[in-house]
Amino acid sequence: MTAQTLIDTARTLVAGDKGLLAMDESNATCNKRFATLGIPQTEAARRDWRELIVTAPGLGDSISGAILFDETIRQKTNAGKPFAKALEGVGIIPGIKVDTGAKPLAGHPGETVTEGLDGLRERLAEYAGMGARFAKWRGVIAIGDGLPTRACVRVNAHALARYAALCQEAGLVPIVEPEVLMDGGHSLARCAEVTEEVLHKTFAELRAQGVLLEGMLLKPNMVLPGQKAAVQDSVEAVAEATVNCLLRTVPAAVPGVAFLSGGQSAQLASARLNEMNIRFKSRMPWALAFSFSRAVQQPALDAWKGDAANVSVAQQALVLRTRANQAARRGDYKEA
Ligand code: 5MM
Repeated sequence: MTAQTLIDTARTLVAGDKGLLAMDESNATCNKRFATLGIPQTEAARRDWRELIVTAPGLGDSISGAILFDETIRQKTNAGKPFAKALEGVGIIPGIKVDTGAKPLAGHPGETVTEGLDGLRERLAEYAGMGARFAKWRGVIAIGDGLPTRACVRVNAHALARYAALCQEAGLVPIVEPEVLMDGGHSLARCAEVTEEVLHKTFAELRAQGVLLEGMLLKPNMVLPGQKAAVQDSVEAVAEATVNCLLRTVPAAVPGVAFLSGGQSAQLASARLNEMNIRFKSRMPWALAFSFSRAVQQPALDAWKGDAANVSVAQQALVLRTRANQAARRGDYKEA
């Protein structure tokens, strides 16, 4: 596998106005979302949901790549096609989440370190054999009283860089996802300060471990006030704080930044991405794209409710959101 292959895949994932679809919820997360709607929390229901997504008419017009979970990459459509093959068939590059979850960080109450490095080389080889061309790993950073600690930022940055180096060795483009959570009552300024520090440390580790910046993508949080903050800043303020933070920390060699949505509403996530692409496009050296899960899937899941009779309407709700975010990449988004 050559460096050029990694570079080509990374560029393709953020080319034009398409974005990524995160459908890599672990069983626990997927079941939690199903439970709120009374959908059975079974492997069969999770497969049905992922089939609805993968076979949504027109999905490939706005989505360049989809991130799968271990269970999902092993599942097939009703027609017997592995999901990775079904995605490829509509021009969507299959990817895979390879971390095994955020676990409590010893000696640091309220903080986590993401695990999954043991045996990763072998797992990456298996996933590449199943058709995955990129991978994803999420480190989680909480803001709170005295949080995050330096230890938490450091171990998560280190693990992200070790994962990224292993991915590139296996020929898979790493999507590096350091997420600063929006839980809590902190201000926009505090989120900006923490996100800047986290991205700075992450890129220092990526450099230390020899990761090819041209052959990776960054999946960060937007810079947002905490969900419980008294002041909820405007779309314009969020866009400006986010772009300023990225300009200070993300090297121009990285081909693209694809945001997570993190619990924002579908509409706000699109509006904020749109504003960044309208006002700051000429200042940004990387493509500014999306890699949303909830902000794309939730309206569709609400419409589906686990009922086969709702599949078509749910698929339309899904593609409505992927197209909205496609428009936001061009700075053309308007909520209907
Ligand atoms: C932050 O989560 C990622 C983006 O999703 P949102 O747009 O909803 O924030 C997402 O890819 C996440 O990593 C997966 O949903 C997997 O989560 P778990 O916690 O189940 O591994």
